[in-house]
Amino acid sequence: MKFPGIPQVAYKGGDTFSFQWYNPDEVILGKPMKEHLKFALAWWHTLCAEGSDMFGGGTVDKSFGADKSDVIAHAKAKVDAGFEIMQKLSIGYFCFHDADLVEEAPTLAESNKRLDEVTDYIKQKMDETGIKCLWGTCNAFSHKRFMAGAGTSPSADIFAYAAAKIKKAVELTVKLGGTGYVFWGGREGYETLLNTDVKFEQENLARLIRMTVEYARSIGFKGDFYIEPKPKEPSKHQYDVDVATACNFLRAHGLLGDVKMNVEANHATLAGHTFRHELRTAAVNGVFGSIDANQGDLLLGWDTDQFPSDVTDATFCMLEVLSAGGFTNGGLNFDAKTRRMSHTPEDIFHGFITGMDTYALGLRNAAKIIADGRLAQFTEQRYASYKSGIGADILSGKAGLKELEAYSMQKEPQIPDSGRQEMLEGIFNRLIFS
Ligand code: XLS
Ligand code: NI
Ligand code: NI
Repeated sequence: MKFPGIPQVAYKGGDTFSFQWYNPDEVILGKPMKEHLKFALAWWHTLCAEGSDMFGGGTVDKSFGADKSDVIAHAKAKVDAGFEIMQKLSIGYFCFHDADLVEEAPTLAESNKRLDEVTDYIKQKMDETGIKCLWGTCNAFSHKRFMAGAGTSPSADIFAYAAAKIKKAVELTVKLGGTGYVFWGGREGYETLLNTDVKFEQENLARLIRMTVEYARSIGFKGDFYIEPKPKEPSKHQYDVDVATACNFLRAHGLLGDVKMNVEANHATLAGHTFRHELRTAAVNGVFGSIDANQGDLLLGWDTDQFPSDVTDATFCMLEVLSAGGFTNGGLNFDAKTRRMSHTPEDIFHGFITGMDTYALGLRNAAKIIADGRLAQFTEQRYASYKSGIGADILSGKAGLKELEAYSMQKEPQIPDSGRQEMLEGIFNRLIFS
């Protein structure tokens, strides 16, 4: 045991080391909370991130009792710690990059051997505990070889190396039964047009994604592929700025239908959108897939990856998830880490407890809002003029510009009815805070 002093976290334990709102088996809108929420642990943050920033090194010890110079022993200690954390918190899923599982070796062949050994161990733990893999991905951004991108690198050798790494990451995802595969292209973008062929880079990125989809399907991957949009950091301009931009990229390269979105809350706000806007844009384009549940600090211009604690935002999110029909292959991955000053194992647990409770409240609130019905009814009523008369003629195609001109010659329009925003905000608050 890695955390002998830390107990199982229970629902309604009555103290801060318990869930106040997350009751995994409680049925809400016909489904247990754990099926609505599908929480996942992010291997990289929880088991690897030690709290370093631009101005200082780590503050948190993530050796988990192992000698870090023995890379396999350390990787297995992370597995032990991760499964203990997930079990104690009733978290059903995890997400990983290849590089999170075990330190890369000097050669690709040796790295792959290490990954085989560590994933054998993970698989054994999965069988023992019933914990599942939500999605896998490839780290094609940390090593200096990827300084100018992976799929968008000007070097064909780097493209080839990225493809080889992705091939392995896909194989590992399939081996662990993952239901998703994520593309997050931190360095798939550019710093200056003085040295960049944007069209060529984007075509190459699409080529790499196409190759991945084809290979993954050929080895039996049945899950979803996701692009994870982010506007910047580390690249200045990232090609997958936001959901709409990523959709256009997919459409332009014939990949719509093959790839959906993994929407991250902090990336949405970095792109100048609300999280909810990004979720809705994904839903209306038929690419709603999975979520990286975290939160940014709106006063900071970077991806702070905090555990979510904003209940209003989580409520909006769960409204979108429910109206999109809930998760199928996706879930809520806590792409989140404790603050640098929260450096004890207890803090990791507090991060998850607060994050899970925030989303549990979000779900409970969303269910109340749906049951109440007033917000949805108001929105529907707002478009009532399209149900009959000229509105119906516009929708059916019966009325074109000529008919609409004739109609308008006869009838000056009234200004639209009040949008009642403040009243609706009041209804929202009354529902969620009562
Ligand atoms: C970074 C991304 C990353 C992805 C997985 O900003 O959020 O963590 O989720 O590569
Ligand atoms: Ni993310
Ligand atoms: Ni992020």
